[in-house]
Amino acid sequence: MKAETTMQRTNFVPKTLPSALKQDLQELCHQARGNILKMTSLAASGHPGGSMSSLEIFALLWSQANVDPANPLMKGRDRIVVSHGHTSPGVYSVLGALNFFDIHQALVSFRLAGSDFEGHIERHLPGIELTSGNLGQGLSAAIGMGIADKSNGVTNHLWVVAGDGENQKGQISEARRFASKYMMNNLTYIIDLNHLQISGDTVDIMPVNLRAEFEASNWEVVSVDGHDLSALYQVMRPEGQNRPRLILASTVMGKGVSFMENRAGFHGRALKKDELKQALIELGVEDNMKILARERKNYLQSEKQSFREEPVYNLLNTGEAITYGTDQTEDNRSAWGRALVSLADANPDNLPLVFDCDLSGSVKTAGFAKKYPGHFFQTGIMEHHTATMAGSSSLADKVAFWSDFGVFAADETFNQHRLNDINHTNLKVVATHCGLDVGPDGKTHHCIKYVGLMRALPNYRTIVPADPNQTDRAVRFAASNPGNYFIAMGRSKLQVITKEDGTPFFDRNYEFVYGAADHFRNGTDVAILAMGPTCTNAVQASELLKTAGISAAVLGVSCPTEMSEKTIDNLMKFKHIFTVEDHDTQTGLGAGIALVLSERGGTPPLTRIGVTHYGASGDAEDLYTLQGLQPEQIVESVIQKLT
Ligand SMILES: Cc1ncc(C[n+]2csc(CCOP(=O)(O)OP(=O)(O)O)c2C)c(N)n1
Repeated sequence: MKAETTMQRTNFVPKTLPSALKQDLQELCHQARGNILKMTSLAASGHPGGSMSSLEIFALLWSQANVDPANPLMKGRDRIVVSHGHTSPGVYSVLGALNFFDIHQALVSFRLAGSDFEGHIERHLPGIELTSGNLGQGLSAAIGMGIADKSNGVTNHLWVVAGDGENQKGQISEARRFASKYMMNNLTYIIDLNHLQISGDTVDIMPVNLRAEFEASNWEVVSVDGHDLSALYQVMRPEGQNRPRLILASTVMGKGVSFMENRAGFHGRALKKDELKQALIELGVEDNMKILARERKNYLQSEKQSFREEPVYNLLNTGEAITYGTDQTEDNRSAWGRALVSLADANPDNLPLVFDCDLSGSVKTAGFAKKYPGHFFQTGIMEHHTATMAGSSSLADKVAFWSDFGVFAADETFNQHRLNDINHTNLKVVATHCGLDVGPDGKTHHCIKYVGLMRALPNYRTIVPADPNQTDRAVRFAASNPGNYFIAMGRSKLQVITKEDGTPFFDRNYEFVYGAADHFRNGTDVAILAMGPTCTNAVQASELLKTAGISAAVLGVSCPTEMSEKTIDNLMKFKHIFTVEDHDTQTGLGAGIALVLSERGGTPPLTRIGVTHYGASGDAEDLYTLQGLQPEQIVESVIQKLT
């Protein structure tokens, strides 16, 4: 096989696949089939079947699209996203053959603890845009990257490869509609139509009429033999493409080895020793398994290639903060909406992307939508697609905001956030309508678990601002700092929190510091730790407690998943600690504090005041009363515990 440096890269310009190139690609695929089998057999696990059926597609893409093995992060490159990440042996074999990295490393360390060559493809490897494996998210991810690239003035092509069984997944329908609405004529979606999945034939498991579904969404649909390099090349050529294109590439699972072909069992099973021997003879590929097995044994001690660093994130200038006076009551979501427009105004050459799921009036992104319509994406009730798309757009040099009600922004889309978390995206989720504070919409709309959900994702930071002033600063902080943020807020208008002298606590000089607690009131007997809208109630409770002769400190905890050591140290001096939250006490602020305190041993006792059962439909104030969150009820709890 020729080395990649001598293989022609056409960018799909010639009308037909040049014959010399075809020969090179055939040889590449031939060797790659052997490597897929060796890799999986050495690991005694993995997915050879789909790897072998997708192989010609992979080979054409990475050899002919506008990507560069010598500069895998090249600006303006095409985006190649493999959605069925379990075909990693196929992906690694092609990328290795094209010199994106040393194939030898993949061969000897596939699926070995400590290796970069994991069982499902990983975005830190050169040539790979997205870590995937949770089926159904790749199309959304490529669309997100494409939106960001276009917004940055890049003209490129988006290529996505997926399995056919995978297309049973609903999120793909959401992505399909989005691509159609936004007329993405630089998008090609290739389905490896091998008709098999884990449990057998796709038509028996869950039939999907792919052609009809995509045509109904106004996609161009073409069918092709997915192992015929010339035919594939021709339908992949983007020239003249005026809408998103689906390529139904008919393939054979386990292609190339007679006893593997069309057998679902080889979807996810490696060949045994004697099967492998036979397969390598049939393929006419060198059998060097003994040497590879020896090297695999020594892999952890061997010298390794180092791969891609953390992504470089786009950040916004913070702009001019807005301070709300004590004469105003305002809802945090309006403060967020205003901060967003102000941030955009301050970054005219680097506007953020904003995504909405049919709630812009309520989540207050309508102002941005009106002023910056080209950067606002109305995605309808397609939250799964939106969570992935928004996350991935932030991998392509953009700051992305997705604003939605808490139950949709957190609970509905947890797995999409998990994949964002794994991919180290730079997404800012602004979740309005959190807590019982939502009121009459009732329990289906009360988002009361978000702290616990987001705490489970190590690359998401959660912020729950206490009032409109802190909301303004928190939004600017998230926009100007790398990584994923989940900013949660309620629905009601709030009093501006004040200092003892009656001036705004978060005044003009206030700067948001992630993880810092806000000392609203000093006290010596007990500490009340509050989060979000309950901060005001906690402050009022401390005033009432004074008359009962109890000195209560009040701390606002805007970052419930991160608390500084200093703050914890300070808590040790109190007789009793109370947490107050419009959130489930099992998974929220109180639960988090209980954990950190218990690690100290011998701490003051803790009482968690918060949501203990699903709320009902009613006025937010009444719902607070039903769960003991009113200032007078906090006072009662404190007195009861101290006597
Ligand atoms: C969301 C999700 N559900 C289930 C799985 C487990 N799973 C991995 S591969 C697979 C079958 C995929 O079939 P297909 O897309 O046809 O791939 P092929 O069998 O051709 O490799 C399943 C169910 C998963 N990875 N993600």
